[in-house]
Amino acid sequence: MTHFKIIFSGPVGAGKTTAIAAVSDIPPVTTDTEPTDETRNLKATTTIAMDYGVLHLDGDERVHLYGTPGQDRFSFMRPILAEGAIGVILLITNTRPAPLADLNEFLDAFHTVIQDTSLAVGVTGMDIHRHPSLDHYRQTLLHAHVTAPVFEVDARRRPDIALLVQALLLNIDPGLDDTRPPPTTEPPPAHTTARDYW
Ligand SMILES: Nc1nc2c(ncn2[C@@H]2O[C@H](COP(=O)(O)OP(=O)(O)O)[C@@H](O)[C@H]2O)c(=O)[nH]1
Ligand SMILES: [Mg+2]
Repeated sequence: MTHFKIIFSGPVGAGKTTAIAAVSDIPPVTTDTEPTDETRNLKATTTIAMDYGVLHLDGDERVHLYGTPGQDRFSFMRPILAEGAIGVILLITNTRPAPLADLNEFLDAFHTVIQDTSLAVGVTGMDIHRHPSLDHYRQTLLHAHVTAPVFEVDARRRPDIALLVQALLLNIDPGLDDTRPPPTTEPPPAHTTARDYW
């Protein structure tokens, strides 16, 4: 059995807990509790340590999904959770005041992990705020010299989150895509360009 570990991160309210619950094939583990700090006014519950779920892929592949806490004071948890991960999914929500600043903040926070592994970005809350557009997100990534696929997702919808996970996996290992043509004698590129999914 092959096991992969993926990290979900992003600001409070972006949909990390919801996304992991939506896509997990096991009852998700969450440590959501009543917030006592500044997030109290934002949500009824918030993640203090982490979320965990497992996605079963075809064959015997298992993707272990870990959600990081959003608040700054738990930032020390991020490298701990990222240990051994093959990639990061950043969820950014258009319902917060400065979503592109949020994206930059999390690109910074996961700089090393993103450099060493792979990234996919999911934008939630676009049903509420269309702005910034996906193009704005792509420009921001370009500016930060980061290559990553960007999708509009609703964290409550399993197919949306499954797509995001698949995009991340394809970005890491082109061989995981069964629909691609048979391999040629050319060695595959170290990284497929994420633009393929844009
Ligand atoms: N309208 C809307 N609500 C969403 C979307 N994605 C997630 N939510 C909601 O946003 C809220 C915050 O999600 P949560 O998973 O707790 O965020 P977390 O802090 O990142 O774990 C929940 O009530 C979700 O149902 C979306 O695309 N549109
Ligand atoms: Mg949460």
